[in-house]
Amino acid sequence: ALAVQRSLNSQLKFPCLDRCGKTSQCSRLVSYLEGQGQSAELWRFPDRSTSVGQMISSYLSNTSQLDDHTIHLLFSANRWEKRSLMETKLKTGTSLIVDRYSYSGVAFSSAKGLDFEWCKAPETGLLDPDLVVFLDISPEKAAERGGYGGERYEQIEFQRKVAKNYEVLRDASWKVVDACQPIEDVEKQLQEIVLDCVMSCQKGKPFSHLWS
Ligand code: NYM
Repeated sequence: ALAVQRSLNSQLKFPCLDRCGKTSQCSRLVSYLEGQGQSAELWRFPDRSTSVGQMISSYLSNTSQLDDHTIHLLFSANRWEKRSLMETKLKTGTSLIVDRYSYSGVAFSSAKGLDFEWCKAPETGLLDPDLVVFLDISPEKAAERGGYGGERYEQIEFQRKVAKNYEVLRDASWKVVDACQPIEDVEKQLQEIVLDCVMSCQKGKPFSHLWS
């Protein structure tokens, strides 16, 4: 059945280190796509609006403590609870710009020492993005940016480990954009890459699933 499902539109994922500028770039991208006459939505993981998302949010702000495995599974559950809506949106022709996804789940949790394959397992079967864009920034440069250090994980040593894990996850299909360029240059490059993907997905493309 999956082979006949068509992804009418595209979902594009941004896994990155903290403070790389992805959140503002993602929202600029949505405006850009809308300006091009496309239906597009900005999604973000964790989605802090659900009850699972609220547990994640209080963990990230250090208001609550959770076992590493438990929080990993909550991040994953937070994606699973949005999976069918994601599929519906795509089938009805809306492109989804997703600020973080399973790649962040694996990169961050395994940086704590959890087994890499164990971290990947609960993500199996979620929708595979049509495009993954990595906004590349060194942990050192990211740390120089404002607001760093407010939430759990925003420490340079930890981010170095996360960066290494993204390298392991990264394959040839990922588009890598240098996040240290001026914001407008990053924006321009993203627009080109993303519009290209949205156009090619409109021709109709079957859904695929992680980890393919
Ligand atoms: N994060 C995010 C995880 O540890 N696992 C996940 O599955 C996801 C989606 O949450 N430090 C971490 C990465 C970030 C933090 O993300 C919150 P953001 O993009 O800063 O709101």
